[in-house]
Amino acid sequence: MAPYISRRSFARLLSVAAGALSLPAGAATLDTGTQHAALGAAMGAASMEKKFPTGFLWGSATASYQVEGGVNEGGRGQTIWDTFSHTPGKVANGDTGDVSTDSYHRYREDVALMKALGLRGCRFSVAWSRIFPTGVGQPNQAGLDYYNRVVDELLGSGIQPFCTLFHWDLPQALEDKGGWQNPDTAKAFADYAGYMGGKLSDRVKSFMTMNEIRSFTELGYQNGMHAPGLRVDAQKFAQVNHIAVLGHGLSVQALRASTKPGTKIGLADNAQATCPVLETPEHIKAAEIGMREQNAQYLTVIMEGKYTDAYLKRLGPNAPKFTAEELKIIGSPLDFVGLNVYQPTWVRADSTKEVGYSVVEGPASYPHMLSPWLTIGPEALYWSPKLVSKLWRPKELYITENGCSSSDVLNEEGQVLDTDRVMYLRNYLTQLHRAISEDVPVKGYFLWSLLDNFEWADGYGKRFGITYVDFKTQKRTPKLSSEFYKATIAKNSIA
Ligand code: PNW
Repeated sequence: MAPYISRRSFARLLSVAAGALSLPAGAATLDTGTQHAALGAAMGAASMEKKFPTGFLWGSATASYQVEGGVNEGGRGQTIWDTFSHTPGKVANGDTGDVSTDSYHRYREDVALMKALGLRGCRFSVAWSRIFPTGVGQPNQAGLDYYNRVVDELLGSGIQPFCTLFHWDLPQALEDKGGWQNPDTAKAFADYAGYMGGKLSDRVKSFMTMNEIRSFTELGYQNGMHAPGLRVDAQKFAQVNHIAVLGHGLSVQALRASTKPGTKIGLADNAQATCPVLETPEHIKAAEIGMREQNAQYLTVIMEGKYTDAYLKRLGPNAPKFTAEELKIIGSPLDFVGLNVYQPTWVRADSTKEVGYSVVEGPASYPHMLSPWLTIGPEALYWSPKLVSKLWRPKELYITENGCSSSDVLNEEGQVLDTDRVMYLRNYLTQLHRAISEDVPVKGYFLWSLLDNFEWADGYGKRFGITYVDFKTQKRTPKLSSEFYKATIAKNSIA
């Protein structure tokens, strides 16, 4: 027997379900039996099937130094990551990207893996030093040829290439002149970006200037955990950030000038994903303020063309030096914003703070994936695009990275049953679906990563792939999470 349900609660439930499913108008006037059937179908479907919009772009992401190998081939110049990874003590286990997943030679096999998954998008990055071995000067045709081959292979497999121009592998020759401490690096980056736009935009329709500005500045120049391994003082660090966002802005302008009409330009940013500790109006407001302030020197200045007052006040004498003209360049309009989302930043309303919020540090028991920094909070994939959309109304959003590390091992049958990664992905994607069903314009999702690869200072010890890589034989084995992702793509709803 169907459980008793009052007319009023039925109407309420129906309106909730209709929000997700668009029931026929007038459904509430149907007779009781039909009502119950409609409700059951609607609620069942609403809770079980989470359809993504038709044409939603499912993809995967990788980055040049993390997968290519071939570091001395095709005229490639040295980068800060070659230097850093070959410096004893900098990378776990002494690992380097010299070979990695050897995608410089095996890109066809990798594209075939993508095709088998049903991917429609591939985010990859160009190694600046393959194109300009010393960062500036004469372009290197062999380097360009490699990316032409990759792009053609993707297009031939029905996969849209999304090209990132800087995913941290700065040419060493530029670091020798100060790297991101030197404003000339921002100009050199724009020249290189413009050059690539001219060469690829006949086939590549979406470019991202930089990947995670916060990561390469903080880890590279503030705490020295990543290349170039420096720890500059607070004022110099603020200037590094300023030069980096200026490089982004200059490259947007260079790309506008060099690319074919209709080319879309954005970036892949790891804006801190501020999430309200409780979903009440006061904490949600706090998360919104937090999104602006926590990211003041990165996404906020890029979207607004100015630093927030609170940021400049907080830095005081260490604030960056800048001109109005530079702010205008930094704020150059974008066609889309890409968000890399891994962990939540929990935020609460706090009236004792001038800015009105504070960040809540997790208790010691807070769960994380294999990487200790990767705390779990599926809501990050709801609130990050939701708040970015509310604050800055970008025309389009992409999730340019999301994924996790897991202690993957091959079992006796040669499988990797990464149930924790499946759990992570299913829960995060459920929250992404929630954002999209509220009309946040997220157009695609790039899972990090297609393959296990060189995880920066963690070397090969932290696997993020949905494909297991045996680094001795280069054998690729799709994990359980690959099956999950493949089924999700095939159904266009969470498997
Ligand atoms: C991102 N953290 O890096 C990068 O874009 C990828 O290259 C990387 O492999 C991936 O996420 C997984 O780590 C991050 O310490 C590195 O918070 C470190 C942090 C966040 C992102």
